[in-house]
Amino acid sequence: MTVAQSCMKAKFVCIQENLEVEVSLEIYTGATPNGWKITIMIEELKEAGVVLPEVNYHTVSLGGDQFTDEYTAMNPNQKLPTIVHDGRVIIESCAILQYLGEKFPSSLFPTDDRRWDVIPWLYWQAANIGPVFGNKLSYTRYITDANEEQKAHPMERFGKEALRLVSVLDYQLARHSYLTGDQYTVADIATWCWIRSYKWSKVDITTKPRVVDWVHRVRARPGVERGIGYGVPKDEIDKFSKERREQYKRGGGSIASNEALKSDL
Ligand SMILES: N[C@@H](CCC(=O)N[C@@H](CS)C(=O)NCC(=O)O)C(=O)O
Repeated sequence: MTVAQSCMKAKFVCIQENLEVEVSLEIYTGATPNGWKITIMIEELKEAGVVLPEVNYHTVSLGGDQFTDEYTAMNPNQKLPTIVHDGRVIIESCAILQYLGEKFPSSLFPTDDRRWDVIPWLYWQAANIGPVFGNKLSYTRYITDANEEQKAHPMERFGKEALRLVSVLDYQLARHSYLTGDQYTVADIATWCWIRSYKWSKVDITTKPRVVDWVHRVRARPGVERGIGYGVPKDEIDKFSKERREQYKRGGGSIASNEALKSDL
C-alpha cells in the first residue's frame, strides 16, 4: 500500500465541537527480529489496556519489497520496519518503539524524567545488539560468498563482541529484574528480539543464567506470545521447521551477500 493510500485509510471522528483526528496505525513489518519489536509492542500496549487506533499490518517481504520505489519513498534506508501514523512516517525500529511509547503512554515507556533510564538502552540496542548479533548471524548462517578462512576473522570479532554484550546485559540483570530497572520497558522488547534467537546466531548465553531466565520471563508474557507469532506458524515460534530454516538461509544468504550491496539508491 502506498503512503497516500495509507493516509486515505485514516479515520476521522468528530467528538463534540472539537474535530479530533484519529488516524489508523499503518505498520510495515515482517517476521524478523527488528520486525517483531513492533508487533510485540502493539500487543504489549493492548495488554497494558491502551486504546489504540485501527492497526493495519502490511507484510514487507525481504525478497525485494524493501527496494520498491513506494517503500523507498517511506524508508530510504530500505529496511523494515516502518510505520505511518497521523500523517507521519517513522523509520528505525527503536525510534518507532519510542514514538509508540510516547504517543500511547503506559509503563512500557516513562514519559517523565525516568525516560532517560530507558532511552540510552534503546540506543544501546540499536547501535550494538542489532548490528553485532545481525553480523554474527550472517557469518554463522547466511554468507555464502566468502570461504571459511575469509569468515574466520569477522566470526571471531562479532562472536566475542556478542558475548561481551551479553555480559553487559547480565550486569544489568544482576542489579534489577529488567534491562533498565524493575520495570519491563521498550528496551527489553528491542533487546529480547535479538537475544532470544541465540541458538540461531550461535551466541552461547547459557553461561549467564540470569540472561537465560530473563529470556524465558519475557517470552512468557502474553503480549510477547502474540507479537512474536507475526508471520510464523504457532508451532514454529520457538523452533523453526527444517523447511523454514532453509527458507531463512536462502533469504538471509541473498541479503547478506556483497552482491546485494548497492552504492546508491
Ligand atoms: N536499524 C534498523 C535495522 C533494520 C533492518 O536491518 N531490518 C532488516 C530485517 S531485521 C531488513 O530490513 N533487511 C533487509 C535488507 O537488508 O535488505 C532498524 O532497527 O530498524
